[in-house]
Amino acid sequence: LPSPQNTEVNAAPSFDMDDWRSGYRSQPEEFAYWIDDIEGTIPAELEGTLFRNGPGLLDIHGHRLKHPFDGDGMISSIAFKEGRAYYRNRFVRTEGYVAEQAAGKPLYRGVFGTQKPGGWWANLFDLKLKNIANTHVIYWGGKLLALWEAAEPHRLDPATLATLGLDNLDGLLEPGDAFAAHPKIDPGHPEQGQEPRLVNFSIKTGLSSTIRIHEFAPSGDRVKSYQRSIPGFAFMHDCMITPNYVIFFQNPVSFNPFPFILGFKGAGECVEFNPQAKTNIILIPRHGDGPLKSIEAPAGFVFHHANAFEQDGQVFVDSIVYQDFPSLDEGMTFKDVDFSHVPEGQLWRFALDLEAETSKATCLIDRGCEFPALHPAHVGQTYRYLYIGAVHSSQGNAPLQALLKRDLVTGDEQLWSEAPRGFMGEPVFVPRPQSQAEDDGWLLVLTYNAARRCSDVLILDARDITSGPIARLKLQHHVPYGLHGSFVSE
Ligand code: 3ON
Ligand code: FE
Repeated sequence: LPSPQNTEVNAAPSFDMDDWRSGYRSQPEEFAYWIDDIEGTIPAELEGTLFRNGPGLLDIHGHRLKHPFDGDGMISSIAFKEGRAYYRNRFVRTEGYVAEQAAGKPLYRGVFGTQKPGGWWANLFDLKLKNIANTHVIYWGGKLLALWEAAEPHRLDPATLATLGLDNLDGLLEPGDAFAAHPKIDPGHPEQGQEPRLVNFSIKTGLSSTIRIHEFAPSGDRVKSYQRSIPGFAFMHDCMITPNYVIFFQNPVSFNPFPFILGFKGAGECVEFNPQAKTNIILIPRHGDGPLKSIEAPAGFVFHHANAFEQDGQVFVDSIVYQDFPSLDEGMTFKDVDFSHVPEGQLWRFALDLEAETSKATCLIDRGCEFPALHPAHVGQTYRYLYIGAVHSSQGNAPLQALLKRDLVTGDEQLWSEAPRGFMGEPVFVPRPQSQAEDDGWLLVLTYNAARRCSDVLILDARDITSGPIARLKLQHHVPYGLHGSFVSE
């Protein structure tokens, strides 16, 4: 049960706008040090490295970005060994980062509306994309890869975070090809000799959209690729897997490229949500060359999926749904955002009947939430525990300040809040070695502590998050609010 300090509803705002904004200052510096300011104890059994990605710069030599998703990717690593932790961060040396840092000014437009200085004339017909490598960081087949969904991955040295260059995945990707930022790792069944697989996709969109899927063995070798086409435009940030399907949400959005081409708007600002239309849930078979299934669901905008599984002939998908595509008003930058005027994400469960081709949607968490996590052995499988960043109050929209654990069987919830001055990031669940219970492990999360104007790394016992972190590692600086990351135990 939530502790009393966490249950206030409709009280004063749980945060201060200047506090929140201060977590979006650029962090141009690169650090490497043993973390020595620690409250509590790092579990000795916790061994491995947490890698995080997100925008490190919110301005380019004083030119402010319009949106944080346009910020250059900066990787943090926190390596845990024998009860100690080592912090390091480095920018991904993308072509654009290197060129702009040398030029001392923006040379590219951003997908989310950041423009080159000089007005529309200076942006007219400039359709090149800056691969900012800022969305996710994964380790697979011996490679550490920084991902951005509209271009190729960058390979990094896991020990130093030095950029080794663009990685075409052993010739799979042509220059400029996309590789989405949300691969899913199918845990397989190691006890039955069925090894894990990494499943990821790329999408080519226009009047119709082609989704290309790749599956990779733990060695990094590609096992297979397959593709299917669907009518209409598609903006798909994430996917979900089950043993038999790769699942996508074709959100009811259209794309009018002209303001982008003419230099007025970023490509992402040309995405328009149509609440009268339906979402199409697309299921692409992972085995054989059967047709895809497309099942309608109510309109909503989904960036992230929590999980999916097959049970009793049905497929269930748990996703974070927004009632509109989040966008900024004309002339606004993200720092002016009025949280009460943008929709919050809520967790919905979609039950899909593949025979009848129908869906039923149920809201599971109506508190604003984003950045789901679960035990990695349950990806694509039935699961009981979901962990997710959440807003402090049970109603309304606000920045993420809390961590929520939901028991999907009983409906019980636990909450830990860092409000009023702390802000939550994406949790990562790390199973305790040799553990049996699904929630026997730790939640690792990088938070921002506005009181110190610095970031903290929290370690929580996932079985009981209500008593707060078992260790709080206080960084010597801040890391701007980030996106996604992975824990690597080898
Ligand atoms: O036609 C396409 C339209 C489009 C939007 C062309 C395209 C492929 C270039 C394109 C590009 C999409 C890209 C590059 C998307 C990148 C997304 C990104 C970096 C992050 C998305 C984050 C989503 C969420 C929900 C983050 C939430 C954050 C918090 C709650 C807290 O900070
Ligand atoms: Fe994402």
